[in-house]
Amino acid sequence: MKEKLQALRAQAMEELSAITSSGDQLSKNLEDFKVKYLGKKSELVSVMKGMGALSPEERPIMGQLANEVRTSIETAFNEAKENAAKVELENKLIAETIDVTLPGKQPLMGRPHPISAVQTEIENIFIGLGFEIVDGPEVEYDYYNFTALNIPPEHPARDTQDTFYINANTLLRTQTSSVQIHAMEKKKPPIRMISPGRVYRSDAIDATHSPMFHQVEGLVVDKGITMGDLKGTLELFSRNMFGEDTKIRFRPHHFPFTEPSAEVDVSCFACGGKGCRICKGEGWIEILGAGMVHPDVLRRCDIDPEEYSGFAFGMGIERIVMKKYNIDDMRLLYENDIRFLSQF
Ligand code: 2NL
Repeated sequence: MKEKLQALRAQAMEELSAITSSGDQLSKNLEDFKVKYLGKKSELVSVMKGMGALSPEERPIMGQLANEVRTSIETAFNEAKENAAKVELENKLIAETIDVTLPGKQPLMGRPHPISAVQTEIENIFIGLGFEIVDGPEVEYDYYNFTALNIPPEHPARDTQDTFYINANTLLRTQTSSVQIHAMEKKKPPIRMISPGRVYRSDAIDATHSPMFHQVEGLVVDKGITMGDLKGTLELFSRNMFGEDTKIRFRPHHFPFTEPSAEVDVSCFACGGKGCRICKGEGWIEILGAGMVHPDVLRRCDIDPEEYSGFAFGMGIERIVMKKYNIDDMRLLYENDIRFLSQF
């Protein structure tokens, strides 16, 4: 029995040191080893069970040896297990090492869409001139969009071919003038306001048309407002927007809601007026429509045209964006392709 126990110890030690696997396989090999040499059905246990047959003198000696063998296998096993855990932790630490000195990932930074950027620029210039920014609904009654602005029921602009109707007297606004009519109804002069926002027209999409676009309209009503105030205001705006040397030019025009009316050009900010691709060789770029508020429009808002006068103007934001950034197709502004937008 002595030889048997010693052979068992030697075999166990040899087998333990022969385990060279790692990871999950190592855990399994160690578990198998434990079952084989230390478990309830191990050879050691069956040897110990045979001790009843020994003589009373031999029994304690063999019992002690058996315990020694068990303890030494156990100790070796525990050491191997601890070592395995240590190695595993070390491997994990090496594998998961973080180099805190590596540069971070650059987050993708957003920015205002060029239409928003230009709209904000326009707003800030007029804030500087003492104007108020006023919002209004995009869904309007035909009265505020047309009738109040001297556009009678027979007018072609009202055609369902040109305007999106919600029902017989409700539509998507075709200009932000409607916001200014509301303002004139609600508060008495002096009024100095701009109304930026989306407007809608039933146009087919092409390089220069979209059924939805952005506009800024401006309105000033007070005692003694003249065409000179209009010119001065638009000149200040243009110099701020397009550069100190910008000149403006009025060409006679017709709008139902202003009298007199004008289209307003600014000297080309790309070539300074010499003529280039941006201004199509003209030296001038048309950006505004403007005029003195028609007395009938004032009267309808309960403002006495004998006492008060006003000027108004309107400009399309997309057109300014396209000229400013030399964009030849308006559709690019609505596709939201980040490769395009990140250029501005
Ligand atoms: C253009 C022309 C314009 C106005 C808008 C206006 C508003 C009221 C009364 C009178 Cl409440 N006029 N707005 C006046 C002249 C021109 O816009 O070409 N827009 C893109």
